[in-house]
Amino acid sequence: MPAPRTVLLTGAAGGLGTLMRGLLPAYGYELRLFDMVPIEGEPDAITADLGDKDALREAVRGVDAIIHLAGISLESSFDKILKANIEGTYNLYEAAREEGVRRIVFASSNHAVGFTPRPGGDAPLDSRVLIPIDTPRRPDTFYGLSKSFGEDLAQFYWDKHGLETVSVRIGSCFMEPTNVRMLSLWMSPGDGARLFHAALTAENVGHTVVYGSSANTRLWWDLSTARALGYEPQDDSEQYAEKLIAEQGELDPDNPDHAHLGGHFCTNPPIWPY
Ligand code: NAI
Ligand code: 15L
Repeated sequence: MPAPRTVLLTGAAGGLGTLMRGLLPAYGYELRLFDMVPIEGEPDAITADLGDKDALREAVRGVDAIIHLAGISLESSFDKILKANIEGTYNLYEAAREEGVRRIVFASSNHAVGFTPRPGGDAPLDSRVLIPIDTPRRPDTFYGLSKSFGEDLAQFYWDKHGLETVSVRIGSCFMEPTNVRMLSLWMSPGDGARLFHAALTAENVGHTVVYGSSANTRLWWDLSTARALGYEPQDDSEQYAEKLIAEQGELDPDNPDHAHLGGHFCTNPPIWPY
């Protein structure tokens, strides 16, 4: 597959989309931006909803690949999740299939496997049992269920139509980790761009599922499928550990909110903000 150049970035107005708009052009990509809200300073961005099939078809026409970030990014009502994340992702895949796009990088989430018990974060990395990529999916929310659906949809479009996807189960991609749980799940923006670049350029990915985080000292999951794509994380959240633990304390194994990978998403209802 020739290296992709023109990439459609859905959800380009959002937090992660804004970070990637800043970082991905340095890898040589020409980004076509798509979001339901206008993006300041980007007059060429496509402003449309994932429910608008004609707009999607036009948006994907002629791109080499798609990074699909658009959607509801936290827990919400099932009806809203159904429209934006489930039907919206289906609409995007159909448009991509119809227009012959070869590869999608899908923003899945740790919340597709959120009810997985978290490993003891304090065991040394070489003796810690990391969560494997083939751990059974255990969504913690309707939101997590929609990401699980997205991963199945990606597998289906590969098996049935030969459309490749890298599903990235993103941990927490923000400028800095803001809580103790994120010390294990944080993906620095720079590592996020490295991982998306690897996912866009690796050969023969079929449908590959990877965890998306930096090489954190307190890592909970196995980055080997991401590394197999050529991803070499450069960052570690440990520089933030002392401050966050002083403010918030260590994770408490007896606290149910701390027991699972998905953290507060596992409570009912999820507590915001965490
Ligand atoms: P965000 O909420 O900041 O951005 C989402 C963007 O999607 C928004 O700009 C919104 O306008 C757009 N959008 C929502 N519904 C849409 C629709 N129906 N049609 C068109 N555009 C729509 O979320 P964030 O943090 O930027 O996350 C991006 C993606 O990555 C999401 O899919 C999220 O689930 C996923 N993710 C993000 C993580 C993170 O740490 N930021 C962690 C795990 C997954
Ligand atoms: C996600 O899936 C969310 O989109 C993001 O906003 C964070 O909450 C992240 O997970 C997390 O688990 O920290």
